[in-house]
Amino acid sequence: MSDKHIPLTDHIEYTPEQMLSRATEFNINVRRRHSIRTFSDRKVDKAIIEQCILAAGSAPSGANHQPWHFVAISEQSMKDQIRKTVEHHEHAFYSRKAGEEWLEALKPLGTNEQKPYLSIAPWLIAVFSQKTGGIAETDSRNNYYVHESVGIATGMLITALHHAGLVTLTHTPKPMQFLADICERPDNERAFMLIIAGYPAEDATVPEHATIKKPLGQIASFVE
Ligand code: IYR
Repeated sequence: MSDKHIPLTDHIEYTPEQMLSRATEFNINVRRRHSIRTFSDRKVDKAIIEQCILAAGSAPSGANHQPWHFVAISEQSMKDQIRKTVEHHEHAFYSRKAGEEWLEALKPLGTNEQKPYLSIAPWLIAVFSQKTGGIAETDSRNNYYVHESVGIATGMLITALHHAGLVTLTHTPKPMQFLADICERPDNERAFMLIIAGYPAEDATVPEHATIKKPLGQIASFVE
């Protein structure tokens, strides 16, 4: 393993004015990302998804082990199979497992066990975390800060997809490990999240509840 360091040559420095305007623009842009639950069946080129996954794969990770794997699915029969299994599990969640408090918290989102978008959206991206691995494909070393690393990469993935002009839903079916079986992933991997990506349906809506974002004073403190 190389312990050599190379000079930083690709950092771009902006003036403070440029930085403020770039940061503000990014904030405005990223606020137009919404979790969408009604998708169009319009196709999306694989090349776009590839670039977004490459962006996600550049995320920082524990010891740079990059403990993630993305399975991007556009095959109809596999999407149908995922939908069927998710709806089966979600039925149990909504009818028994969730409990009143959880269901009450979900009410403003209007979710239920029906997940038509899983067979309608052009791409489902199953994100897996790897307990062991390492940098080389054949490594089987310990990975570190796996959840943190895969969480950051997944955040970057949905931001990249949004930036490309697509809409997404971050879906965490419960239980989720069936995805590893369907995708035939190895034993060291755990299903982390399912990202649905595509164009919004023409009549897509956003729950008003989800548009309320906490103000700066509530999410940050500054010590100066
Ligand atoms: N997984 C379920 C329930 C669900 C849970 C949370 I927390 C959400 O923010 C949204 C949904 C479903 O997808 O319906």
